[in-house]
Amino acid sequence: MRFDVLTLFPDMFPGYLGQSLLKRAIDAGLVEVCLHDIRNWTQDKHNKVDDRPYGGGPGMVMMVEPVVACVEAVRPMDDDSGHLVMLTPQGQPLDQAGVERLAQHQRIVLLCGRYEGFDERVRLVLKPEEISIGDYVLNGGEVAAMVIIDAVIRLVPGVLGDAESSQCDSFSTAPRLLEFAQYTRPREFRGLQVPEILLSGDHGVIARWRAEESRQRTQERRADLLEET
Ligand code: 6GU
Repeated sequence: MRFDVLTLFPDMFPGYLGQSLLKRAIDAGLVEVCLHDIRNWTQDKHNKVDDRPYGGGPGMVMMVEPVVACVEAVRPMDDDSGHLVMLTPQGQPLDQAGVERLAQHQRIVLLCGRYEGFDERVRLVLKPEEISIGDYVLNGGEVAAMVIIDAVIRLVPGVLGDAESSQCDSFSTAPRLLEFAQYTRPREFRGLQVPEILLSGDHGVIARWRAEESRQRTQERRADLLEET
């Protein structure tokens, strides 16, 4: 699976890409992440990527020419031109079903915005899928792009070991339930004991206890999930 990230801040990514599961997936050749600095596609001598909004108002708007030039240069870099995603708080909110849909693509091109957003013509010309990661405002799409990469690669075959299977994650099965409480050593911490049932070795009893825990937790914390069909 290939991701191309188009951003004004490519240096935000290597730290994240170099750690843990993602590093392993990249080293194993299962995932490739290509970073592209939108500033390299500016056409003026000052490398201008943003400008003041027509009509006035605060902040700066990302200019249409460098963004479109960058996208149109990057898409042909692979036989598969990829699925174009624009990260914007105005997009459709991402959920696990959306992540599963994205994971069907072999290549995803992630366009990160900054400042007060993109010139509207970026959207009109490129017709990207527009995605938000929630109802709050980020300083830019970079962290949202990392969220998408993080969630999608978990579904790429081979990225998770057997021990980490995504099959029993919260949200991966319908109805979407939260996970049961987990414990590891020690058996007691500041008077708090690990539930006796988990030490019983009876896998049937443990499975039923966990299923009930999941249901109760979901009821207490996210009753909205139980309403969904
Ligand atoms: Cl994708 N971008 C920005 N700037 N803010 C957000 C977002 C994206 N998703 C939620 N808030």
